[in-house]
Amino acid sequence: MTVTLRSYWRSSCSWRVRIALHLKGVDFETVSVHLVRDGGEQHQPEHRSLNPMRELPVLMVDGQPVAQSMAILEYLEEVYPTPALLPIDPMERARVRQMAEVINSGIQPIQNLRVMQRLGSLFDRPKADQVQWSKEWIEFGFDGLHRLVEAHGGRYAHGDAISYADLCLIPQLYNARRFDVELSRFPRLLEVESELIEHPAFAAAHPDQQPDAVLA
Ligand SMILES: N[C@@H](CCC(=O)N[C@@H](CS)C(=O)NCC(=O)O)C(=O)O
Repeated sequence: MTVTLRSYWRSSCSWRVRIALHLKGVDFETVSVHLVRDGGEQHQPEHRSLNPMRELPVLMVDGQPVAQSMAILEYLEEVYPTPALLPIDPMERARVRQMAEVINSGIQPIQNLRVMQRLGSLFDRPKADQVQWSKEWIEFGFDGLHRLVEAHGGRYAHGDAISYADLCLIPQLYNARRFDVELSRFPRLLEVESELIEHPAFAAAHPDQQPDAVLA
């Protein structure tokens, strides 16, 4: 099986998938799609033919594209079940998905690149206002997520096993720092991050380790 990930170093959704691939020991190659250069390579016909939503990530499996990071995680979970990234109990599985969706549906889409760009162009807002927009929506979502982690977390976001919730949380924390979120308000999220930051799969998936990373 040939597996390729179309990714961008700072794409938080690509990062989720990179962590899963590393955790599950899947051999894969990275193809960089630059989200900013030349107006964004995600808008070019080649990429659009693979993902009509013009987004990253796209997982290519023997030439077949699948997009939407959560759908990709589900695919990987089915094809590479070990280590499991979902609990066995149905209610706990639902809870992990609930936590992941707080980020996947409730935070990331509101601060996605094209939303920010459109905010700037439509309302003629300065960059500082775009940052404030993202900061507020991340804080709103983290406030909810923090309560869930307080109730259901353990060593990790949900219990003591790494799950989808952690795969979504760690990249979103990185974004939160980019948008000046006051993270001391969310101590349980930071505790989970400190458990995972040196984990080999999480370290390998970090933006700075990607072939297209731009390190100043
Ligand atoms: N729900 C999608 C969201 C994908 C998404 O928004 N990806 C961002 C990068 S994290 C992107 O490609 N943005 C391109 C743009 O805004 O033009 C997923 O989970 O894959």
